[in-house]
Amino acid sequence: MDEIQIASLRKSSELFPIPQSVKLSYGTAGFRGDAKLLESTVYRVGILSALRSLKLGSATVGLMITASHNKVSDNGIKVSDPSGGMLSQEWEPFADQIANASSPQELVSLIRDFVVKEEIKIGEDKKSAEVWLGRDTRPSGESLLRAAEIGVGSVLGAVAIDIGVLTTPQLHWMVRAKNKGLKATENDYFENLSSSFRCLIDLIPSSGNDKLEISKLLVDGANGVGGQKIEELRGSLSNLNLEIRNTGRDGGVLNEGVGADFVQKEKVLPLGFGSKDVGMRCASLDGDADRLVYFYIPSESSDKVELLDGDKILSLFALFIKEQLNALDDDKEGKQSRLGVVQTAYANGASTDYLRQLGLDVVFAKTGVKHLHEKAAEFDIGIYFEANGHGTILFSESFLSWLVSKQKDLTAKGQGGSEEHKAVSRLVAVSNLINQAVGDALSGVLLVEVILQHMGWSIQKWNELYKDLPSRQIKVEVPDRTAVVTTSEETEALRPLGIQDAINSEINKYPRGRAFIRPSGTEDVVRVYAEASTQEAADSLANSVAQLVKSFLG
Ligand code: 16G
Ligand code: ZN
Repeated sequence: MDEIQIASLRKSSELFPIPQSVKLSYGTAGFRGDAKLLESTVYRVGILSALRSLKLGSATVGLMITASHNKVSDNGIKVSDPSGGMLSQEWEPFADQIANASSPQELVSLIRDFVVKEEIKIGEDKKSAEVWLGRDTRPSGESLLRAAEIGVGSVLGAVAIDIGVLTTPQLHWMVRAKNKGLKATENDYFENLSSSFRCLIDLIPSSGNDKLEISKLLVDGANGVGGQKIEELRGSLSNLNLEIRNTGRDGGVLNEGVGADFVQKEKVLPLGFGSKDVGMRCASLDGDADRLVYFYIPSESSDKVELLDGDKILSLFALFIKEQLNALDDDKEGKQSRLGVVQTAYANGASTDYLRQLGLDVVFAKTGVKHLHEKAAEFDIGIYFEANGHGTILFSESFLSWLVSKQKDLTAKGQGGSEEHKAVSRLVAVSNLINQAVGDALSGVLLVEVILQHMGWSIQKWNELYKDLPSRQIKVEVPDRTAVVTTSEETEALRPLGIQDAINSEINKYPRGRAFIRPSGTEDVVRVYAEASTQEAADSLANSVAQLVKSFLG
């Protein structure tokens, strides 16, 4: 790093003094906190993103300003790697260090050391860096975006491009497309969704009930960016009857009593929904539209909903994909394509049983999308979902090109209308529709809707795939949550010593009992999860485990 570069960093960092008493961690999915305290963090992550781009041969990096399902006064920032996936975990410690540097001197010296260690060449061969910036609808987004621009711009030769208000998955999709040399504007994103959706609709088997009316889907947009974007998308979709509520235009507050996180955690109706909607198919997006859950209202007399969470969406997707794979001759000949599903310890036990019963390979990953994504990428087709509604379907490059050439072969052999050709075409269309970069509520809605039409199912019928075991989650505040260390799948606690044995003996008291503890990656608490054959038993198991946490860590 030469003197000009050092001076440039020093000068810009003077503009963003770090507030006293904040201790920031990149955590499970980027920095988050009160928006008023985040300018210096966002500025610094701007610098990091520019360095990341330089490190990877000037590939475009994405930077998203959002705090997802958190309250509107919060904000946050996360980085998309050029692949469209999350920032490489190898860079997270550097993110933590610079976010917490207490002075411009310390910041510059950390950057200088890192640049040397990573052999990043700044300005030397005039190679530039490029960072695309997106933000959700939070009022603090615009000024934070300016801070990010200054951060990016303080690295010599780096360019920041503001691509406006977007959902998180849109930004990831665009970054991925850009680096693959594909069309990468927001319009291209919409165009891709609507054309692959159309393609899947056209491939629905006609079974005599073609005139079946398409029932309406009610969408809860969490008063955020997702509601607005799905409204934009609606214009280019046929065969889908959407009514969008909670778009944020009618005075509702982002994530307040609305959205996927609220509905999934509370299992009650979001605002804007009521007894007139009994039995209707409803979907809820979160604040940045990377999570999706479905629900319906079973009866007028209560505000409880019947929830179809990430596990149910995963099961529906798995069933559909498996059906298509079964129609491939190659599979019948024993050339099994490897379909795998990835869940976390939070997946309802009934969903795991159901998936295994389908004959699927089910593996477990640590909580947090980056961990599930990594495991899903090991399969030809890997489907991952967290119970909270974040997930997608990944197709390996080699399997996808095999599918595409198979599709061509069959057409050339005059078997364009065969069942096998249709199945191959459906799989190719799914790979285009479903976001390959990260979980995406918009593409998720479209895939759920087309599969339900394909199956001829109502939401109630879909819900009957299996019945969730009753479960309970509790947060426990402890002096030091890092005292809890778990196995890589988070199903068992290795520390504090002895706690797992104690948990096991509680579990053994309940039929179908299961419980685990883990330190939260986003809050200063230890989380307890329990499930059992009745709600009473699940509550009681969760409470006893919470007591154990208190007595071991209190
Ligand atoms: C973040 C993660 C989410 C995970 C949650 C767990 C992403 C994009 N988001 O919101 O997947 O379920 O953290 O929170 O990875 P916890 O560690 O506090 O339980
Ligand atoms: Zn989100």
